[in-house]
Amino acid sequence: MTILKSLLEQKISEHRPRTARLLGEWSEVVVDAVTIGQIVGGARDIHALVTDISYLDPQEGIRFRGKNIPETFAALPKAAGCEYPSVEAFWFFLLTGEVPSLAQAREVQDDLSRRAAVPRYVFEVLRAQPEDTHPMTLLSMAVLCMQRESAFAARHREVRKTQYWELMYEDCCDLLARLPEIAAFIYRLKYRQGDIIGARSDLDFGANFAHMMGIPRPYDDVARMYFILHSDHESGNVSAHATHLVASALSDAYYSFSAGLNGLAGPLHGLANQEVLSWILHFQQTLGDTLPDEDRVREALWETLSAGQVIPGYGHAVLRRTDPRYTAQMEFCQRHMPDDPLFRLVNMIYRVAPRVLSEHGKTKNPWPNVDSHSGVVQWHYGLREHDFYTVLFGVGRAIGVLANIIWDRALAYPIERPKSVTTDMLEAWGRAG
Ligand code: FAM
Repeated sequence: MTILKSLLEQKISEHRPRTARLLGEWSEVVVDAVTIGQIVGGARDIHALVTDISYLDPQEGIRFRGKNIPETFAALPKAAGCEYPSVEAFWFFLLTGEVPSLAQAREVQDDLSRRAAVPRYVFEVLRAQPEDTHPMTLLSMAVLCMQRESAFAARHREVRKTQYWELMYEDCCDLLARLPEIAAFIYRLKYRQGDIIGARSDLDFGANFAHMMGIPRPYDDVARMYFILHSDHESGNVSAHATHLVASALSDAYYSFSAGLNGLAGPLHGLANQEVLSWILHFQQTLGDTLPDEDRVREALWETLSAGQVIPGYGHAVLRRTDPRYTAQMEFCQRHMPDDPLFRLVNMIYRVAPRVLSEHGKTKNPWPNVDSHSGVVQWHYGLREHDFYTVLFGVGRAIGVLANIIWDRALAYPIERPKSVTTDMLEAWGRAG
């Protein structure tokens, strides 16, 4: 057994009594009240989910296992010559809450490498799709068609409930290990005339992805940073919640993550990174090469808002400040590409948009989210086909949601089933005050 799996087993057995106590001793304690506005308004802010893998504070942003983004990057080990920790080190950290040594991260890398071979039929399924199929559709199909490989689906009836997590762990590791090759294959199939670059077993997740994409250094570090930043944002966002919900029916990791990806493909969620880039490029085309002044940016923002559209990459359902995932990417750009014209334009928009959105007066959060910066970094390194950007988000998101469904099975969370009410009932409660 790997160190990761045995440590995870230990963490799970230490954690189980806590869940048992919550259910046994404190089950009836009230922690939240629900308003009609929340019921009709997308369940916003209702405290109804539990995860220890990440927590999103509205002011401070995301913490992974208690560490904010700079702390996470600082704490995790980095291989020689790398600016960012490996995805493998981060996977260990998300699953166990413990910072691995470089050697432990390397063991995870070797384990994922052994699992990484993508079945041939996946490539055949992808090649068989019409040329204009969206890359997110391809990614979701690739994940779904591997469902036949699921150890959980095949064997969970043979084991006790307390062992479900082990089968889920096997599936999640297999699935995660295969995603870089699947994503790079989709990219090169669609945008590089099918000129596929084979995987290398000696590289970590991020470096192997960069290699298969055909993009030189420092894109390996861009990939590590990008995947870690996009991994998890607690459990209520659409992709995490969809994955968790589907897994709660004891659907396996392939069914569950494919569902999560389908949610991520929505323009209000993960597709926003694609939309941001289209919007900025359109903006740049109308303005020409020179950096516009604040007045011109303000005017363009109002044009978008007056046309009844949202400013993509701004606003958030939970956050009420600049997304630290935005800041982390901005800092990367300041170090590596300070003079990039798109980066300078994004900075200029950042100076103006929060004020414009505040004057507009609708959004509860006028600050940028992760998506308003991520495309600019990709664009700089030559990845300019922006309808691919959500696939990158999907690969990163896998790390968080798969860690979560392993823990879901470890703690035996039941099938999720919130209660619906009718409009008549809400009106009656409304009239009664
Ligand atoms: N531009 C213009 N209007 C906006 C806006 C924006 N960026 N963000 C929110 N609003 C509007 C929103 O459409 C709503 O208007 P109506 O009352 O007319 O429906 C109003 O402000 C109140 O919305 P809210 O309560 O502040 O936000 P929600 O929690 O309903 O929605 C978002 C959150 C993210 C869907 C929303 O801010 C948005 O559409 N942003 C642009 C798209 C985007 O960047 N999505 C990516 C989010 C990201 F973090 C991710 O999931 N990857």
